[in-house]
Amino acid sequence: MTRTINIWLIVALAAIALAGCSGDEPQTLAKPDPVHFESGDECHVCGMAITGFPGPKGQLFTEREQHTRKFCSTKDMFAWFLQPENVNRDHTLYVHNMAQTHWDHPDDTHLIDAREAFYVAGSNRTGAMGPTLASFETETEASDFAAEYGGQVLAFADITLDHLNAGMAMHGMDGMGEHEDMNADHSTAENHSGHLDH
Ligand code: CU1
Ligand code: ZN
Repeated sequence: MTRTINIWLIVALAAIALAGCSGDEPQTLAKPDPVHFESGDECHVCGMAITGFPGPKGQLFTEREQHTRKFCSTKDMFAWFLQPENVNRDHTLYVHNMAQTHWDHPDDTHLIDAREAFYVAGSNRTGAMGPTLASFETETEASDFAAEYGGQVLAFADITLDHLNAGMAMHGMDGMGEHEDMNADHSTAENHSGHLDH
């Protein structure tokens, strides 16, 4: 007897719970918060350790599964995101706001929504993969950076694969080696572009 009542109680509660669920808004997952870059994290594109290199980094949460992808540089984040199978997805992306943090050691408390950010392509500051996209929260911050370091200010939606190598020619001429061993520099650059092609 009590057993029957219990079963009906459970059925009733389940029905209420289901009604509550379907009453909610459509099945949009809450936007995930940014996470820290850890010392063991490797770039999803090139496999480099992420935290040992200068310049803004990127992280991305996939649309449905919210898998985390981390990138050594904004350049590699865009190299992945701009692929045809990714570019129209509603992935959540974060980048460092370089107006608020040190270029050589970006601090994860200054990660901002990458889709709302402004970028400078082709400046003379380099990231983990050489030329990179400097990322900022406001257009003014990006313009100030471009005035100092050169390059072109772009909104997220304006960035194409062509922008990812902007500044390469400039670096080839004067940015690459500060009287260092040019052979060592050269092989490093080759390794990186080799990884990207895979
Ligand atoms: Cu790399
Ligand atoms: Zn990378």
